[in-house]
Amino acid sequence: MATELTLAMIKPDAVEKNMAGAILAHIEKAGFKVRGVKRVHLTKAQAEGFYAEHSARGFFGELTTFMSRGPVFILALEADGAIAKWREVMGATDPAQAADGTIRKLFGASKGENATHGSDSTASAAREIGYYFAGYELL
Ligand code: 3AN
Repeated sequence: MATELTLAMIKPDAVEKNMAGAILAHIEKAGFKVRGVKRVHLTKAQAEGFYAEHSARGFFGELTTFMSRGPVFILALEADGAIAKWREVMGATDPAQAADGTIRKLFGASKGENATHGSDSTASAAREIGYYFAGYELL
């Protein structure tokens, strides 16, 4: 499998609960290399830009208000097959449906407040990494 990068976020709910360190430990234990990392408090407009593909969905306002509620950690993660692997490590969108041992099962509260984000395709990983990181920040 090819080495690739994916974009991960530790969402405001997990940062508020002081779970960012535990999630980072989980990420490293799962075998990802952190190639880029930043902690930022997104504006509502930045969250809307990031989630633009969901703008027609009923939960868009709720999602972007939540994502701009407090600081997030943004990570560029490297691994063989990183995009699919990170989605597997995160678990299903709804923590209630997520498999045991996954991050969303362990740390998520609801479909909206589900602790982490992950890119869902090669195209979205490229767009999402470019949204937050300049090339020189990916070490
Ligand atoms: P995933 O993040 O697993 O790819 P998507 O693409 O279905 O999930 O959803 C995009 C984002 O919208 C996720 N971060 C998720 O937390 C949020 N979301 C999905 N469904 C709901 C919902 N019913 N209410 C609030 N937020 C939601």
